[in-house]
Amino acid sequence: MAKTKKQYKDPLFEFVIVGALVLGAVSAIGSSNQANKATVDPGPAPVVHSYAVPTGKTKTLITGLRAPWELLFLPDGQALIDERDSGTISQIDKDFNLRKVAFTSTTPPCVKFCEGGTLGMTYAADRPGGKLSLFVFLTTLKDNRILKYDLDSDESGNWSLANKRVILDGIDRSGLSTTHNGGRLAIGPDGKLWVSLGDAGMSGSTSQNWDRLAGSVLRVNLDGSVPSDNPRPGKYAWAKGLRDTQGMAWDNYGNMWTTEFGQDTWDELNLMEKGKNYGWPKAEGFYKFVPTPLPPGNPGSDNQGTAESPAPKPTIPSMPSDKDLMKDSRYTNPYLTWHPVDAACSGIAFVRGSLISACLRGGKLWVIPVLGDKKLGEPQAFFAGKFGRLRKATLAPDGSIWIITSNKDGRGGWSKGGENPKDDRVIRVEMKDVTY
Ligand SMILES: [Ca+2]
Repeated sequence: MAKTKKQYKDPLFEFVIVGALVLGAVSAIGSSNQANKATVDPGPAPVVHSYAVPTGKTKTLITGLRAPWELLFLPDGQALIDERDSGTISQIDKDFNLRKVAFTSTTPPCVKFCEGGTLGMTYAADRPGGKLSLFVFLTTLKDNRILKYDLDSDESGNWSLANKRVILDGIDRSGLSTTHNGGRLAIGPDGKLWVSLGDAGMSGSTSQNWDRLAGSVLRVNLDGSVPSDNPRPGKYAWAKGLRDTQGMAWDNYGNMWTTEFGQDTWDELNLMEKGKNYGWPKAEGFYKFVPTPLPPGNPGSDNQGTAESPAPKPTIPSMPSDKDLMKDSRYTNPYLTWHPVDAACSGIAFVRGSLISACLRGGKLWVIPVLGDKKLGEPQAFFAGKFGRLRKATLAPDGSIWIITSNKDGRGGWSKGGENPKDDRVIRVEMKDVTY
């Protein structure tokens, strides 16, 4: 069967098609009554299942960035991209020129293991006349916080930020290392602002405590207030028990999926549901978590290495046995897991039937077909090591995805692929729809 975009199985799309056919039939009946003609029943719309995967064809669009963290397409087809350490937010025009729009900070607020800085961005049309607001996740010297700006363009298509305010602050951050900040922002299908966080290096004291913001996924009104239908009254947290979550996406069934960095052995993909506890630090993956002394080079060890002096290649600790499985109804197990050496996935996006996760240490793009409601297919890996560390994939208006590398983030010593002289880069990845 031909692979056309129309065959993509999206309930909304089918609803529109079926709805259009029904409307067409109704209007045909109406006109036939008037004209006294027979109507033609078009029959049910064919259902063809498909999901998107890379074709293998790629093109580098932008070079010379430093640790870009988020890339968003704006309604006019241009894009915004930020850089974690400098706090630069830039616009990418349709000829792939880069123009600085704003700075959020000038000094990375850490001395080692820098994971904080200018991280996630998202926007909403919540101003009068459908004008846009931009939300930015920022690590400061004392906390993680969310900034909100007016986002406007002039007649030349140049975007600018104004009217900066802080809509949520006091999100825990660790000391001088700024690890486990999470940092992804997204507007959900419910129109709320969603924030993915880590434990801020404080393990169970944040991730198992509903009174602490860190170690959670937060659900926030666009003015920074707490939604009245959150799981616990007056609390931003939607779910707890997270070690470090940097990816959030919703599929065509409305299910929310998140990626989480594990400590030594298991990275997770979680089906995120209201009020649940995802287990950290009681569980890692499907197993009870037992801290183990780590050899140099493991992500939890002190020897992380640098681009100049890579740490030794990490090892995978021995597999736990079935008796170590976490079976405790207080904690929700992940949907699936990977070893960090294959994964360490940051951003995740939903693209025409696929969850697409961009992974740092694994240097891979994992494509996970969504086969049904809460039903995923076997993950498929693309580009293993070809581009080094990958931070995020974003669906572009032309149906391709744009991926951003993260080889200049200071953590590349043990990643597959290593650095390219043109890093960091934005790379266009051509996609095709596979039917099944
Ligand atoms: Ca977990």
